Order: sequence, then C-alpha cells, then structure tokens
Amino acid sequence: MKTTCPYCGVGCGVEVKDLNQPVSGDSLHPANYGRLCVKGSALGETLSSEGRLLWPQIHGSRVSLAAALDHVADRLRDIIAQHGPESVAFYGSGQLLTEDYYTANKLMKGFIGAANMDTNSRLCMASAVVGYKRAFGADAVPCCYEDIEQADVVVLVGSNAAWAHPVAWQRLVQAKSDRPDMKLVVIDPRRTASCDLADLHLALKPGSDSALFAGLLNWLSEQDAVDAEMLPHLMNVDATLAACRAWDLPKVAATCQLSEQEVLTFWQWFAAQPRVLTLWCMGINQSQTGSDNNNAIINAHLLSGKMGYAGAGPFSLTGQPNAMGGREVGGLANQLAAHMGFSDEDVDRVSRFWGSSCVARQPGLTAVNLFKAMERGEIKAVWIMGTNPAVSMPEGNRIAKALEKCELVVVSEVSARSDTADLAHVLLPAQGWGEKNGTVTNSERRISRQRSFIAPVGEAKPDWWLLAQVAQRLGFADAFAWQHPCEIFAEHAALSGFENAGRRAFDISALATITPEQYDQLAPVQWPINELVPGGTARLFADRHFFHPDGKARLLPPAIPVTVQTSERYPLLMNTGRIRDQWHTMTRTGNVPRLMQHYDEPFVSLHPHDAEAHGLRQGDITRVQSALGWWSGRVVIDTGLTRGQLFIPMHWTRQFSAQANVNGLVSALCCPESGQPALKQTAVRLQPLRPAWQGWLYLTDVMQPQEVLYWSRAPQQGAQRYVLAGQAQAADWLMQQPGMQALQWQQAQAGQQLHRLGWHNGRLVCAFYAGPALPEIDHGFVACAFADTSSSPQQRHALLGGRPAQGESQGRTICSCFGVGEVAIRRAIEQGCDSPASLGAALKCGTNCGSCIPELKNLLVTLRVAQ
Ligand SMILES: Nc1nc2c(c(=O)[nH]1)N[C@H]1C(S)=C(S)[C@@H](COP(=O)(O)OP(=O)(O)OC[C@H]3O[C@@H](n4cnc5c(=O)[nH]c(N)nc54)[C@H](O)[C@@H]3O)O[C@H]1N2
Ligand SMILES: Nc1nc2c(c(=O)[nH]1)N[C@H]1C(S)=C(S)[C@@H](COP(=O)(O)OP(=O)(O)OC[C@H]3O[C@@H](n4cnc5c(=O)[nH]c(N)nc54)[C@H](O)[C@@H]3O)O[C@H]1N2
Ligand code: SF4
Ligand SMILES: [Mo]
Repeated sequence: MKTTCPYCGVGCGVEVKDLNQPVSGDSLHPANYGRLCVKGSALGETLSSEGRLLWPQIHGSRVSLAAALDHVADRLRDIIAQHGPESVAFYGSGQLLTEDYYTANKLMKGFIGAANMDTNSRLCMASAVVGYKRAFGADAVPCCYEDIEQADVVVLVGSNAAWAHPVAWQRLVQAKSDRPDMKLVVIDPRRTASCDLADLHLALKPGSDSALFAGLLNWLSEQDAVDAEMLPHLMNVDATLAACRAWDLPKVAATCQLSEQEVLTFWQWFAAQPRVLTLWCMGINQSQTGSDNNNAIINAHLLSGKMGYAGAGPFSLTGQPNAMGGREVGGLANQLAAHMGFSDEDVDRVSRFWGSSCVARQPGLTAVNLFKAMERGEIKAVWIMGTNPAVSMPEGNRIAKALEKCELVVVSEVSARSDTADLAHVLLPAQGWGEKNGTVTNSERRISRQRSFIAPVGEAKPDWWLLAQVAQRLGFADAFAWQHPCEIFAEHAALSGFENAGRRAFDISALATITPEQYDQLAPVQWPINELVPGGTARLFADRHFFHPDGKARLLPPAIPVTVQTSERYPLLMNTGRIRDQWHTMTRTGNVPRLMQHYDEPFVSLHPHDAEAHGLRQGDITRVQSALGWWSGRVVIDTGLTRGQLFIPMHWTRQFSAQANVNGLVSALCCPESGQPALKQTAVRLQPLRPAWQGWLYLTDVMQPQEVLYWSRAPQQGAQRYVLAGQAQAADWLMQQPGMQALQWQQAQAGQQLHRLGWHNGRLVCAFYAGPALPEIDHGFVACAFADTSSSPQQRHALLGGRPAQGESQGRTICSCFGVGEVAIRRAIEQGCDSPASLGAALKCGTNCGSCIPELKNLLVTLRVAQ
C-alpha cells in the first residue's frame, strides 16, 4: 500500500508492504524517490494501540459516540444561541488531512457563521502566506524540490533542514556531491547540522535577516544585477530601492554582526549565478518582522529575476505534512476558502457555492488573539483538533488557564494523554496515520494520498466524520452529507475552480469530477491542475504573470530588524526549535524508544563560556528562567552557539518531564501583519540546580513523580525509565511515591549510593539507583530485566548492582524470545553474519516469533554502512 509520511512538509511517499516489516520509501514518489528519514522509517513502530485514545469521553468518563456527538452539538447550539456565533472557535492543524480541514472550515465559516477557525499554521506558516500574497497576489510557492538538484547556489535561511526536512536535505547532499561546484550558504545564528556542508555560514545576529536581504537588494541594483526583462512586471521598485539605499555593506555587516567579507561573499554568489534557490523556514517566519523577512527574500528573487525556471526561486519550506493543504482550504482565520478572502465578492461566491446565507463576512481571531479572547471569557467553546496548544503556543501557562476558563473544550485526539487533552471536557477519538484516508499537500504544492491500511483502534473516527456528524446535528445535514472523503475532495476541487477564470492561483478543478476509484489511484500531483494543465504544474510564474489585478508582482520596503533586548536580569537570548528524531510535542515519536536515543532528556545547549560563567558543566541540571516562568533540563555544551545565546528544543511536555515546556518562557509577541508569534527570541537567565541526589527509576507503568527537583521520562522496551534529581534523602523520596509502600523490596546500600528493586507478586515492577551523582548503570541490561520474566537469584543480584554479573553488557535486547542483545548481534555481524538467517543460525535470534527481524535488518544495514 502506498501512502504519505505524516510528519514533515517534505511529504515523502511511503510504502507499507507487510506490517511486520519496517516501512520503506516509495521509489516512485517525486518528493523522495524512495528515501526516508529516521522518523519516517520508524513509522511502523508508532502503530501500536498503546497510549491511543480509544473511546469518547465526557469529563473523563467513557460515553457512546452518539452521546458524545450529541453533547458537543447541544452545547455548541446553546452557547451560540446565548452568546452568538463569535463565541465559539475551532483550532485546527497542518496535521489534519485536507478533507478534515475543509470540513472544519466549511462548518465554522460557512454555517456557524463566524470565522474563528484558526490553526497551528499560525505559529508556522502565517508569515510566509502574507509574504507570498503581498508579493505575488496569491499564496503560491513558485518552486519544486527538483530545483534543489538544479540550483548552482542554495541559500538556507533560518532552516535546519538536515534535521527538520531530512529528505529534502539528502537531495541537496546528493546534488552537492554530484556537482561539487554547487554552493551552499546557511544563514542561522547557530552552527547547526545543516552547516556541515555549507561553503559559507553566516552566524548573523538573531532577527537581522531583513537587513541582510535589504542590503542584497540595494547591492543588486548598484551592481546592475537587476533583470531588465522582469522590471515591467514589478511594482514598487523605486520606492523599495530608495528604502534599501541606507543598507550599504558597512551598515549591514554591523547590524548583522558579520564581517563585511562574509556579507559580500554571499551577495556576490547570489548575483553571480542565475540558478539561485533560497529555502527558508522558522528562523524567518517566527519573528516580529516575519512577514517583512519573507518579502525581503522574495524581493531579491523578483528584482534579479531569479525565479520561474529550474533551479531558482524563493522557496518557503512548509513544516507540517499538510500545512499547504490548510492554506488551500482557507484554514487560517483571515482566509475564507480556496484562496478567497472576505471581500463582498468572495463571500457572495462562497455563499452561493455552499448554499448558505450565513457565511462569515469578516476575519476571525488568529491563534494568539483567540486564546486571549478565551482568557477574557469571550470564547466560550473551542474544538481543538490535531494540535497541542497547551505546549506549542507561546505563554503556555496562560493557554492552560484560558482552557480551564472555557465552558466547553472539545479535543479530537489520537493520544489518550496530552497536555491539552488533559484539559478537555470532551475527548473524541480520531483516526491516526494508517487508519485515516485522504490527501495532504507538501511544500512544493504536491497533493498526495494518505491511505488507510489498518483497522482503526477502538471507536476512532476520521476527523471529518466527527465534524460532519456534529454539523448534521446542528441542522446542516444537506451540506455535510458526505459518505466518503473522496466526495469532500471533489467538492473542494470544484470550489477551487468555481468562477475562478485564472484569478486564483489555487485551482485543482480538473479533479472536481474525481471518482472513488480515481481517488484511490491518485498519483502525487502539483497544483494548479485544471483544464489548461491537467497533469499539474511544477513551477509557477514562468510567464511573469502574477495574481495582483494588474498582473504585476510587488516589492516591499524592508523592516527595521528587531532583536529582543536582554537585560541585566535576563542577560541571555534563548532560541527554540527542533531536534532530528522528535516530532513536536512527542505524542507519537516520544513513545518509540529508538527515537529517544538521539536525545533522551530536555536539554539546553550552552556556549562553553556561558556555561563556565554559571559554573555549569556538560550533563549538569539547570533552570532557565524568563520573565514568564521557568524551565528545567540538562546542560549540553555547544560550541556552535554564539556567546550569550542558548537553544532549547520545543518538544518536551508535562507527559515527559517536570517543567520542560519551553513555551512557558516565551512571550506572545507577534508579527503584526501575520499574527505569527516570535518564538525564536526570549531573554532569559540561568539558575543552576544543585540536587542532593540524582538517580534512575525504572517502572513498569507511567507515573507523575512528585516532590522532586527534576525528572524526565524516556520509554524503554518493556519499562519506563525516569531520570531524577532531588533534595533530602533519596530513600525517603522513593517511599513517598504512589504505590511504593505496597512493594517487596530488595536493597543494596554503600555510603550514599542506594540501589533498590521493588517486586509485586514475584514480578519486578521497580528498579531504583540513586547517589550524590547520577549512578552509572547498564541501561540495556536493566531494561532487559523488565522484558524478561524468568530471572535467577544471580540475575537478581546483578540487577541490584545495575550491571551484568560477569563479562560485558549485552546491550539492548533485540530478540526478546531468546534474550539476544545488541552486543552479541554486532559481534556476529562483524564476524561475517550477513543476513537475519545467518544471525538466527548463530544466535537463534529471530527464529521464533520473528518480530525482531526488521531490527536485525536495520543493524545489518547500519553496520555494513559503518564498516
Ligand atoms: N525532526 C523534526 N522535523 C520537523 C519538525 C519536528 O518537530 N521535528 N517539525 C516540522 C515543522 S511543523 C516545521 S515548521 C519545520 C521547522 O523547521 P526549521 O525551521 O528548520 O526548524 P527550527 O529548529 O524550528 O528552526 C530553524 C532554525 O532557525 C534558526 N533561527 C533562529 N532565529 C533565527 C534568526 O533570527 N534568523 C535566522 N536566519 N535563523 C534563525 C534556529 O537557530 C534554527 O536552527 O520542521 C518540520 N520538521
Ligand atoms: N517555542 C516554540 N514553539 C513552537 C515552535 C517553535 O519552533 N518554538 N514551532 C511551532 C510550529 S512551527 C508548530 S507547527 C507547532 C506544532 O505544535 P502542535 O501542533 O501543538 O504539536 P503536535 O505535537 O504536532 O500536536 C498534534 C496533536 O494532534 C494529535 N494528532 C496526531 N494525528 C492526529 C489526527 O490525525 N487527528 C487528530 N485529531 N489528532 C491528531 C497528536 O497526538 C498531538 O497531540 O508548534 C509551534 N510551537
Ligand atoms: S523527511 Fe519528512 S516526510 Fe520524509 S520521511 Fe522524514 S519526516 Fe517523513
Ligand atoms: Mo510548523
């Protein structure tokens, strides 16, 4: 079965042949041609029903689906009747399928009649949408992934593609190795994994990108690097150039805190080649000048004419699998539908198409304002789907308070627990990847199918179905009568072409008559897809015709760069972002032990001097505090940072650590044009923690450790592992935790070092190792003891010591049936075993249930690559 990866906006094609085998890349999908990154290849490991939300719940109690849907519809109807349609809101996600998104948008804007439908794309793509619309008159990304292979100069701005868009990155790596003359410029205050391959890394001052690109525009015009043939297609050229004139080389270098030579080299490389591709992401969008940053980049491509052909253009990378699909349906509160806004003409057109007389006439509340209105009591009901705002929104603590204040909080989720789901009144079980069926659109406008290939767990339903059921109960049965996602897709396609006549970039009208069979067969295709271009379109604007009424593109004057001011109290500047193996708030990737191996705890990267100045060393625990709150995690020394700046990943939540949601620290300052929060800059200070003891706690079940300075959880095969830091006595702390009194204990104590095993009915349920410093134990060995129920007294004794009795550690258990560890398997491979069968013959691994064969294959591949 062919489907699409549900993680990043690269939108890789995935092939699932056998549920017992790892998934593989679809060799025919144009986004990845068979490649997958580590998250994509671990997709099979996320399919378990463990941790899934199986049934609807109201106030924590299981109810029938019908009762839950009735309740949601009744409460919405009452609240709307009492307080008007503006008192309810939907908060969606770029992780919904297009069909889900279309349904939510149609219900809120078309039939409830308010435009309070916003999405987590506000935190992600809103500035890019404004940038493209202002420049081109349409939210239309001109480029495609093939341009990565065709470019002579690739500029990566505010993007750590090596970790966040790994397959697009692999294409770049391949292209650069095929054509070593190709140049890569990385513009990022940090030296990231994406800098490994860079010919030039500009570690500019955070927030100063618009100066760098304003200077580039000025320099292009001074150097006569302007495209004379493009000029007749541009507006605002003189005014923009006049506004850029002040940005000469010395001023740009000083503002960006770069050397003049560095800046000039970038400008020269940009000017020298026709095939220049600029790729950008959150370092540009999540800024108080996010929209202007986008236009500063687009300006340079417009004036130099470097776009509309292979290998060139301004290419904003989308983050989520369906961020682009959300933009198509109008999922942002300031859009109506299908690239239409709130002009009288658009409202009238959409009203006629939907057959509704109450279509919203003005934009609704954008995410930050929506939650502020909730805090003020103005939003009384919210339905959150496919996103975890209690973690991902700035001023995270206020979001939780706002939700606590809201009369009705409905959350459709795949996970039973999330920081947001924990605050819901009504939980609706949504189908997840592998169960749901529909379409997504990636960064390059390519629509691909996500297909269902497993039965849904419990009573999980597609998001569109849950929405349509509520719509029907609200009295809109005719408009939400679909039986299959294909019907929704066809309607969406028809709306895109409705009275379009070439005025709206988003046009997939050629798919408006799609049949269920064709929908099932739909091959990945890039929009526009209409009568003129039925096979789709790789690149836009080759004809230099844009979507403003006069057909011309616009240049925009540059923004004055904004960097958050540090102070004596908060002297450091905090940056936030992603790590390679986790996805957002970890509801899926956090449960895959393999994906926890890269980083298994919340951490703060510090410049060595900043660490030293605070008496912190690698591996210490520290608090980070801003004016809004504090965070705690482990110190990682990173020489790639500029002094005075630190970096914290966005991923950890209450489900995984004590106080590790970085958004508890981040303020909700936004770009005024896009409403996108500036999540990359916060003034903070460090407060090292000096715990009395530190330790490891292995448990069979998840718990919420109490009264401890710091904890963090990392799931292992068969156990949950907590790392802890506390005050007072470790032994006292342990016995105060829920359920501990009831266990039978085995103990070993040497000085301040305490090791304990807790048994219940002869079964190991707890292992605890604590000391003044973090005890060194053999994690593979301890985790294995939880998976293996047959233990001898000698083994128990060794387990109490935290390492195997004699000889070496056996590493992670790979084959549970025969207890074969990674170390033995590695040795056998080194000694010549070259297939699961030969490993099985030598060690017996994989010869019983066979479920470790994929893992054996992975080891064979990785070791062979490494050799
Ligand atoms: N592994 C993984 N991949 C993902 C995701 C994930 O959660 N995990 N999420 C997906 C999503 S939704 C998104 S939006 C993308 C995000 O993808 P990226 O934007 O590439 O990822 P981030 O780590 O958020 O930020 C990128 C870089 O911006 C830099 N930066 C900070 N401030 C500035 C600045 O002022 N100027 C410049 N030029 N750079 C700056 C940061 O140092 C960081 O390296 O990733 C997608 N892919
Ligand atoms: N400080 C800081 N904050 C950030 C960012 C940053 O760089 N720094 N980046 C921002 C960006 S770009 C983004 S995109 C956001 C992402 O932030 P969120 O969208 O809040 O993060 P996710 O963990 O992806 O949340 C998705 C939720 O939907 C659930 N889910 C998964 N599949 C489905 C489904 O099919 N249906 C339903 N109903 N639910 C599903 C998951 O279990 C999960 O709880 O974070 C933003 N916040
Ligand atoms: S690059 Fe993105 S879409 Fe491709 S496999 Fe990795 S996470 Fe999935
Ligand atoms: Mo995102």
